[in-house]
This record gives sequence, C-alpha cells and structure tokens, in this order.
Amino acid sequence: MALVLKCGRDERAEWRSELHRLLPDMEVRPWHQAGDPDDIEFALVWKPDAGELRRFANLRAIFSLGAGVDHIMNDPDLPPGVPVVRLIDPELTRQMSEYVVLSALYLHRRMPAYAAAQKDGRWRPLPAPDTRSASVGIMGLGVLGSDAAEKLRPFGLPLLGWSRRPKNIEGVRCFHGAPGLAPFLAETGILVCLLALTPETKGILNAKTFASLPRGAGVINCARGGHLVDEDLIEALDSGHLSGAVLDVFDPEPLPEDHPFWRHPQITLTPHVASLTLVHSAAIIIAENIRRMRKGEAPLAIADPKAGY
Ligand code: NDP
Ligand code: OXD
Repeated sequence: MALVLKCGRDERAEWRSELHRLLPDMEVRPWHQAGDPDDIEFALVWKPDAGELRRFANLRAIFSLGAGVDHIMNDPDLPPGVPVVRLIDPELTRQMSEYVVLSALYLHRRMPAYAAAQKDGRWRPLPAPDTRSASVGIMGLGVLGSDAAEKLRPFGLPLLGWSRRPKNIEGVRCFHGAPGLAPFLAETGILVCLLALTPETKGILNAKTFASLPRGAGVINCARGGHLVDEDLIEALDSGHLSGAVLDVFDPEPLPEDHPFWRHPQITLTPHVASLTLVHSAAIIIAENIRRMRKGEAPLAIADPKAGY
C-alpha cells in the first residue's frame, strides 16, 4: 500500500525523505504519479483538485498539510466516510502565536502611523498607548487562537475571545455563538481572526462587523482570505473608522498585482507566511497517526464533517 503526496514542488523531496525515514515500509508517490489508485491507503495533501480524492477506492485517511482543512472540505466530491485529519503541530502553533503577538503589538503601538510619518520625514509623537483599554479580541479560540491568547496575556492587554461553542480560558473574556458576537466586537480594540473557514464564517469580516468595533480599532486576518470582504475593509479604513490592518491571507492567492491592498497606507501585508508547515516536525505527527491507524486506533485530530473544520 502507498501514500499519495500533493505538496509544493520545493518540499516534495524533503517530505519523501522524512516519511521514508519514519515509515520505511510506506511507498510515497507524488500526486501526478499515483500509479494504481487502488494501492493508495493515505493521502497527504494541500489543496487537492476537486473530485480527485474519490479516485482512491481504498483510501483510509486524508491528512491536511496545513492546520486548516477548508482546502479539502470544500471538495463537493470528497470520498464519504474517509476521515479528514487536521495538522496540529506545536511548530505551527508557535509561529502563529508569534505572528499574532507581533501584529497586535504593532497595531497597539501605532506603527502604521509612525511608518507613514517616517515616509513623510515628519517627527510626530502620538499619545502614549493605554494598555488598560487596548483590548485584543480573538475570533476563533481553537488550537491557534487559544495559544495566541495565552502568549498575549503577559503584555497586560485585556483579552476577549469568540468561538462557536462556550469556552473557559484563563484571562480571556469568552463569548460564543451569534448572540455573543455583538458584545464581543463592541469591546474589541484589535480584532484577530483565527476562525476556521466554513460557509458560516465566510465573509464574517465585513462592513457590519467593522461598524460594531469601536472607532480606531485595528484588524488582523491570519486565518483565510475568504473571511474578509476586501471592499468593506478598504471603506472602513478610508472612512477613519478603522486605524489599520495586518493581513496574511487573501482570496485569491497570490494577491493580484493590481489589488488596492498592496498600496494602501494603513495595510501591512505578508504573503501567507504567518505559520508555515515545517516538514521535519509535521512528518512526525503524520507518521504517528499512520502508525495509530495501522494498530486499529483512530487518528488524532479528525475534522468534524458536520461542522466543516
Ligand atoms: P481550530 O479548528 O482549532 O479552531 C477553529 C476555531 O474557529 C474554533 O475556535 C471554532 O469554534 C471557531 N469557529 C468555527 N466556526 C465558527 C462559527 N460559526 N462561529 C464562531 N466560531 C467558529 O483551528 P486552528 O486554531 O488550528 O486554525 C484556525 C485557522 O487558522 C485554520 O482553519 C486556518 O484557516 C488558519 N491558519 C492560517 C495559517 C497562516 O499561515 N495564515 C496557518 C495555519 C492556520 P469552537 O472552538 O467552538 O469549535
Ligand atoms: C494552514 C495554512 O492552514 O498554512 O496551515 O494556512
């Protein structure tokens, strides 16, 4: 039996060598040289082509190469009954928390305004940032959102969080569900999006959400581009209601060259690098899940097909 791998060309050799080291009896086949589809027991994928996974009649699990599984779940022809397995990797979590702390402090310390002043050659000190009132609200309190909250705690900024189900996290005022959204937004000064992308959360960063934030709020999107309504963000920034945004993810990616985000003075953007899968670390987690399945145990971190993440 074999594993089929769909990853970036640059990482293919590393994945194959790590998986060979950890699972010496597993044959690893590249996506376009999968051979006899009936040999394929496991798929390890990033953005598989829609309908393609269904070719593998003996597939036992689909492993995501990233933390999000939307790139798999959005296939309307997904093989039924085959578990989709999320990647929960401490290295991914660490990187994301670094990005969130960096971006939240960047907005809190008004770095976009200082960058603009520097560009104009202007010496323009702003009032001291008041940490007591500069709250950070995290949408999505899953693996990444809850760790980001924990890493932000030592800075003393009031923390809020919003999720689908109720949560109890030390030092975080937790809200949940549709009724919890408005009170959460009303007290959020810096909004961080770390939600899973599902039909319910698509476009959630929109004009109504921005209008519910206090004037001068900032927005950080490091989940998926599909959460954000691009025009609504530009309008909220241009009207002065929002003061700045840090964006790591876009729809589509790469962000088209002529997209207004590139040159907007209040937007800082990065090319989907907030947290990158590190092969040496992720391969250990995937190999361990395959070993579990071979022993007849369920893999860890199966996505819930009903919830979609
Ligand atoms: P989790 O599945 O652990 O967490 C997802 C969170 O979203 C949960 O708190 C969940 O609520 C919440 N959620 C889902 N649907 C709703 C809803 N309808 N209303 C309110 N809350 C909802 O995922 P991770 O923390 O591991 O990852 C989060 C996302 O980060 C990924 O899906 C991915 O898109 C993105 N990501 C981006 C990267 C980058 O480099 N930019 C890298 C890695 C991930 P509940 O807790 O109640 O289930
Ligand atoms: C992920 C990502 O989901 O890289 O891991 O976006």
